Amino acid sequence: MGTALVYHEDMTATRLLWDDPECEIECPERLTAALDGLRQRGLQQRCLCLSACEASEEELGLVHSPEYVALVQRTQTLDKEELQALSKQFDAVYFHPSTFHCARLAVGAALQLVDAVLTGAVHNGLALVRPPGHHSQKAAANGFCVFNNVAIAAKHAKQKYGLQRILIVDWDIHHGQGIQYIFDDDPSVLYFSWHRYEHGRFWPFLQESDSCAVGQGQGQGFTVNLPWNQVGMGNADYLAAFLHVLLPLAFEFDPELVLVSAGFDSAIGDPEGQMQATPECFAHLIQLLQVLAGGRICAVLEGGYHLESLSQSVCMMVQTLLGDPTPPLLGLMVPCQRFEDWRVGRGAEAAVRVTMLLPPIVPWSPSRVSRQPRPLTGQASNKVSMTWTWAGGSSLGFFVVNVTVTRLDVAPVLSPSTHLPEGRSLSLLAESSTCEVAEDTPSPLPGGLWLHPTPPVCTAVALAVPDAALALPPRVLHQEGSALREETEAWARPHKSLVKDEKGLAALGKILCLLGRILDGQVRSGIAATAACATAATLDVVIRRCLSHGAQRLLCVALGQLDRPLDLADDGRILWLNIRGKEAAVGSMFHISTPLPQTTGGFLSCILGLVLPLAYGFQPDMVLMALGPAYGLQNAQAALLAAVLRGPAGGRILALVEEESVLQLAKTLAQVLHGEAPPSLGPFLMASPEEIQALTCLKAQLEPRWKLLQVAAPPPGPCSPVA
Ligand code: X5A
Ligand code: ZN
Repeated sequence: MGTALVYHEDMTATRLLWDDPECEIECPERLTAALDGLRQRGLQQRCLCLSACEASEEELGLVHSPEYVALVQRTQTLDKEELQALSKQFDAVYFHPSTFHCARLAVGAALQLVDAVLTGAVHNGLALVRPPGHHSQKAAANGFCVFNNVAIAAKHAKQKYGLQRILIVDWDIHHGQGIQYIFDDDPSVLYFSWHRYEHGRFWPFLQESDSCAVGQGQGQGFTVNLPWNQVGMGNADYLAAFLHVLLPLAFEFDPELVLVSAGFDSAIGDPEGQMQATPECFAHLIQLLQVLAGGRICAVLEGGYHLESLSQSVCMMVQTLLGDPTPPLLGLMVPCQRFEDWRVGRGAEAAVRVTMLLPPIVPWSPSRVSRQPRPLTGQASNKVSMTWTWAGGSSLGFFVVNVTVTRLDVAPVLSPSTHLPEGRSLSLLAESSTCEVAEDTPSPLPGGLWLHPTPPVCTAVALAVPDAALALPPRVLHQEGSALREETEAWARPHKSLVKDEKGLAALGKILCLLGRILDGQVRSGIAATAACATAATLDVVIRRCLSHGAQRLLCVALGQLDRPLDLADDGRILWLNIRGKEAAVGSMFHISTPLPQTTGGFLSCILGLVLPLAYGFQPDMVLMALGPAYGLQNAQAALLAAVLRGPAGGRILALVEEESVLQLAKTLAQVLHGEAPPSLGPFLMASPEEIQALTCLKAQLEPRWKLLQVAAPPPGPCSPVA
C-alpha cells in the first residue's frame, strides 16, 4: 500500500451556529465533497484508509499552552451565546460544542499520517481534516484554525523520530502565520508559504507575511514567504515559483520529510483566493515534491472553499500521491509579468532582489551578488549553518529570501479546456483501454474545467536482458512483442548500420512495438534498450514514427553524444534538448545544447532552471529521453530527470538506454516511471561558475520564446512597509 487517507466523519460535526459571512465558508460539506470525489474516482479505494483518533493533551502541548487547550476544552459545554462571545475574542474563528473533539481528531489524523509514513507503512498520504490548522498559534485560534495540525505534526516528527530537517510547504492561499511563528527560530523546519498579500491589504494583514520575514536567530533563512500582490495567479505562476524558488532551496535543504499545508483556496474558483490555478496544477506541485525526502510526503488539508474546485484538486493530488501520471497542464504557460522584491539577504542586512520579467528581459546576473560570501554548503547531518544557493547555482549570500509577486497582466486566463496554444489537439494519444479506470463522467467547473480520469501507471520495459535479472516493480510490464520484420526494416532503412545489424534490428522491432503501444494509449511509459552505438539512429526512427502518428510536439531530451537528426525540419514540432560535454549552444529556439553538469548544484540548476521550464512551456504530447554514448549522469540523476519528465506530457515518456548500461539503470528508471521516488542525489555540491555561466547565457537567449525561464535580478533595495 502506498498512500494513506486519514479521516473521521466526526470532523464534519463542527459548524457555524450563527450568522457570520466571514466564517460560513468553512462548512462540513468541504470534507464530504472531497471524500465523495475521492470515492467516485475510485481513489479512496486505492488508499490505506485510517480512522482518525484524537490527539492527546501531551501532543497538543507540543505547540499549544495548557491554558489555551483548557479554554478550547471548556467550549464543549458552552451554549450558543457563550460560544459566539468567545469566538469574537479571536480573528475569523467560530466555536461549536464539537470543536474540541474535531480539532483533536484533526491533530490526531496528522500525527497518524506522520507515523504511517515514518514507520514505512505507506510512502505518503493525506489527512482530510477540519478544522484547519496553519493560522492557529500557541495560545490563539485564528482564521478557522483551532490547533495547528501541521506544526504539531512537525514537532512530533522531530521528537518521536529524531528528524533534523522537515520541509513545510504551505500552498494554501493564506499565510500560515501560525506555523511561521512556531518555527521562526528553528532551523530544522524550513517553512515555505505563498499567499495572497496585495501589499498587506489581504487577510491576515500582517507585515510578517511579506518577503522580508526570513526567520529569526538560528532560524534565519528557514522561513520563505512568497506574497502574491495581485489575484489571478495561475498554473504557470505556481509552477515558476516551485521551479525557481522553492525547489532549489528544498533540494539543498534535503528534507527527511515533507509536510504540505494543503489548502485549496489557492485553486480556481475559490472565493478567498481569486486565483486561476486549475486542479491539475496540484498534481504537478505534489509530483515535484515527490522527488524530495524519498517521497515521504504528508499532506494535511487546510483551506479550500469552492466545493467542486476543492474536490477536484484533492483528487488530483491523491491520484498523484498514488503514483498515477499527472494530466497535462493546459493553458498559456506564461507566468506573471514580474517577481519583484525577490529578497535574499543576510538576515536584515544586504538584500538582493530577483525579478521575473516578461519583456523587457533582464537576465539573471550572478555578478550582482558576487560580493556575497561563498556558501558554506551544509554537511549531510547538520545543515544549520548552510547557505542557500540559487537555482542558477550562484550563491545569493546568506539566508534567503523572499519573493513578492505582482501580476501585471490580469487579463482573464482562458478556460483551459477551450484554449489550446496554437490550436493543437490534446487527444492525440488515446487513454488506455486496458487499464482500469473509474467510470466517471468528468464534471465541469463553472469555468468549463474538466477533470479527466487517469489510468494507473502502466510502464513497459523492452530489454534484451533476461527479465528475471531486473526484478521490476509488480505493475511494470514486460514488452514481449515486436513489430513485423518488414515494418522494422522499412523504418530502419535510412540507417545502414541498423539494417545490417541483426541484433540492432531485433532491438528496434521491440522498441517500435512498445512505441506503438504508447502512441495508441495501451501503455503509458516505457524503457527500451537500443543496440550498442545505435541510440542516435534509433532515436531518429522513434521521432519519425511519432511524427507519422501525428505527434504535434515531441520533447527530446538527449543525453550524451547524440546529434539532432540533420534532415529533421525545425518547424517547432520537436524540441531538441541535448545535455552533453562542454557545449552550450542555441541552434534555434527548438534546438538547444547545454553542458553536462559536473556538480549536484549544476545538475539541479539545469533541470529546474532550464529543462523543466522548457518542457512545461513546450507542452509536449510525448517525451523521449535518450541516454546516448558518454551520457555521464549517475543513475540517481537519470532517475530524477525521468521522474520530473513524467510531468509535462501526461506521463507519456519513452526512455532509451544503451544495452550495456542497462541493468541497474533500467531498474531505477522503471521504478520512477512507475511512480516511485528517485534515490537521493548524494551530498550537495555547489554549481561551478562555468556551469552557472553556461546556463545564464543559454537562458538569456531562450527567454524571449520560453517564458517560464524568466528570472532576473534588479538592484537590491529595502523591504517596503505594509501599504
Ligand atoms: C485555513 C484558512 C482562512 C481564514 C480567512 C478569514 N483560513 N478571512 O483558509
Ligand atoms: Zn486558506
